Amino acid sequence: MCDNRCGINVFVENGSIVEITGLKEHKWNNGRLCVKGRLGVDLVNAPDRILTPLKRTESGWQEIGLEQAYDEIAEKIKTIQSRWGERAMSVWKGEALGFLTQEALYRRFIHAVGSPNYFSNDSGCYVGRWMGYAIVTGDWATQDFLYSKCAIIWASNPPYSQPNLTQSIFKGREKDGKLIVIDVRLSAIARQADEFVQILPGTDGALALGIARQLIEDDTIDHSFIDNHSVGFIEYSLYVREFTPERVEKETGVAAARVVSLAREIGGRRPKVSIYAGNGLEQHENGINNIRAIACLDGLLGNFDHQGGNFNAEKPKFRDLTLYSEKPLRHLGPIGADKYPVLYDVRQECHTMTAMDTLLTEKPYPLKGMILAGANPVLTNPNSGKVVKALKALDLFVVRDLFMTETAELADYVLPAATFLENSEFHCHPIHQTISLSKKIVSFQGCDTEFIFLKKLAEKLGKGEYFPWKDAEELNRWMLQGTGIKYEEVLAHPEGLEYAPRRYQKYKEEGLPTKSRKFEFVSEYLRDCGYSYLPEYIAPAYVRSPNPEYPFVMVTGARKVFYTHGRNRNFKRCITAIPHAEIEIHPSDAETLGIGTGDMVTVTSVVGSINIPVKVVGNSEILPGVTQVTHGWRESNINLIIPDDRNDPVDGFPLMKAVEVKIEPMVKHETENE
Ligand SMILES: Nc1nc2c(c(=O)[nH]1)N[C@H]1C(S)=C(S)[C@@H](COP(=O)(O)OP(=O)(O)OC[C@H]3O[C@@H](n4cnc5c(=O)[nH]c(N)nc54)[C@H](O)[C@@H]3O)O[C@H]1N2
Ligand SMILES: Nc1nc2c(c(=O)[nH]1)N[C@H]1C(S)=C(S)[C@@H](COP(=O)(O)OP(=O)(O)OC[C@H]3O[C@@H](n4cnc5c(=O)[nH]c(N)nc54)[C@H](O)[C@@H]3O)O[C@H]1N2
Ligand SMILES: [Mo]
Repeated sequence: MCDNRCGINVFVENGSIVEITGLKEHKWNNGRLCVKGRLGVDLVNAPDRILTPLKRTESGWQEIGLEQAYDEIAEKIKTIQSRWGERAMSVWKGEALGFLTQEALYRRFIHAVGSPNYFSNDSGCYVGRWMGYAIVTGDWATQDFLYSKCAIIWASNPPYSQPNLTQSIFKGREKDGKLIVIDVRLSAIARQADEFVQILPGTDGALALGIARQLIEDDTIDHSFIDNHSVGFIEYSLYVREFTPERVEKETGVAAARVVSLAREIGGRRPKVSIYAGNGLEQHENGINNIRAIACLDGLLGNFDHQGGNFNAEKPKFRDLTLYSEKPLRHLGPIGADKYPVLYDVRQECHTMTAMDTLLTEKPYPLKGMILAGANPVLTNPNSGKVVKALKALDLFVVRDLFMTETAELADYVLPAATFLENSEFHCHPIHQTISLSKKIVSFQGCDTEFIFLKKLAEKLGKGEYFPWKDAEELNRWMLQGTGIKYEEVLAHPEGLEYAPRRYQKYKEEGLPTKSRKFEFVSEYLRDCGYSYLPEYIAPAYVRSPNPEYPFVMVTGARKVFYTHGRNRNFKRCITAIPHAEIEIHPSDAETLGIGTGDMVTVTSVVGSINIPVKVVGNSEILPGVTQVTHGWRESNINLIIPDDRNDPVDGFPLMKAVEVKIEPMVKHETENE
């Protein structure tokens, strides 16, 4: 249900799940479990769960049998593909589906039916950080917080987003470790920090370059690593010279003296420095380069692939379920690959925002069918108004979900899905280099797993040979072939089976997994693709060219404990605790606007307006002029006013974390009674 994949105990009474607790023996969560995990009970047993396929008819939703639904969908796919070509079909995998097997199965399915058009939530999540790090180091490093002397949490709030990561951060700190948090807001983790650095949204690259400049000037850098294992240090060190403490203060709002002391604190604790880059760094127009600038610090500090630093975890060598090597379809023009070639070339991701334009314009070619599973883009993708129009333009729109979501309401067919407790699949913890296998605990008649759904549909489309496994167990056994790990052995270790012992400084023998086999302070690859080869800093638009009409800068999406994006609003215990969206505003701004907590305001961007209740936060919680709104609400859907056409040029991510807005007290229309 979540990429943290905590070990859990599931208690069953009379065939029903009654409680979920944390598995004590599991190395990642050590018996702990967050609210979301416990809410698995509410999820599986939800009274409003869809258990029968629904078909849109002129007189509303009609319940139909599963077999009939699959037959009709298969026929419609055939019609679409024979009329418009195979690439007119697409799939969209959301955040609720697993990233190991389920993602690979959707990629496999769409290639099996001849289309390269695989979309996912990763057009706005994770890939930005992965790519930023991968360009520099070949992979996104894992943090060795347990042994770290300096944990830096940069634009992330683990107590809310990954509670069990917080455990290892605090354990590491017990042994003379420091916790530094760099965030726009005084978040839950910032409150616990030794140092909280409050920064202006989207300016993190300037701070990273300024820290680098100071580290070099103080000569607290690892010369041996730089000389033997990196490329581009000279060009990079020349570039960072521009980022004097004074310049950094101007760009970021962080005092010049603080930049220096921060660099000294970090430099003094190297190489045991672990940096975690959060979602707050992505979703900016210069996000990739800001993340690259942060990743470059690893090359200076010598913490790269070092105990107590950041290390490239080894991955289990599962057999590849995707068909990218067997059946590459790059030549068919995956949607978005022309605009964002790096996104496609390094991650094989098509671009969801471009897909919305394609649906509305049929350019560069018609996209007519989509199967969407475990996602709710009407609440989670930018420019939701356009998302609704675009999804309505599909000839065939199939949604697999547990509930009638805002997105499912637009579908031609809504198919009941199986939850994570109704499926058996592998889970991997790179930090401990362990895998485990979850067990199918319950099942509901008519709720197929994603695997069984895709298998049955592929068979009906004459592509059954791509899904030869009769059930999840056969599939899981197949994936393990070649790893040297026995299925039974994984089963015997629910706490996680180590697939490879932790090794540090692997680059000394093997090189780094980058193109040059070295740590890349500059990227020839990006230069060849037409981008800056330096981790170039470009100030966000609200700083570069402020628009007086939109004087506030809005950050969105800070996680809340009870909710995952648009999920859980149908659970009583959540909605009672946090009943509605809110916009966080600094007290001085509230005073100027003449508003207080609970008042309604209208928030407007160039895209549109929404109405939303106010929460006036404490003086130090947010900077004046900065505001925050968490997404995922049907009423006050913030993505209605987020632009979808202001994207990072490298990874295509939308600008969601530095949007210019104006805020006004809501005008009450007395006559409004429709
Ligand atoms: N403004 C703004 N927008 C954002 C963000 C932000 O920070 N700001 N963050 C973005 C990020 S990082 C992400 S990852 C995306 C996530 O966006 P989405 O991928 O749309 O994810 P969710 O909204 O969590 O939707 C998951 C859906 O899956 C359903 N579901 C739950 N369990 C299952 C299951 O087992 N099987 C199936 N088939 N369905 C299931 C749920 O009912 C829900 O409708 O949102 C993005 N949107
Ligand atoms: N409860 C819960 N947990 C979740 C999720 C959820 O929806 N709910 N979603 C899951 C998903 S898909 C993801 S991607 C992860 C995300 O997990 P995290 O990366 O931890 O994301 P957040 O908790 O939103 O924390 C992001 C922080 O970045 C700050 N921030 C925003 N913009 C900037 C900026 O420009 N610079 C700096 N320095 N800080 C900035 C925000 O104030 C916020 O405190 O969480 C996962 N876990
Ligand atoms: Mo995400």
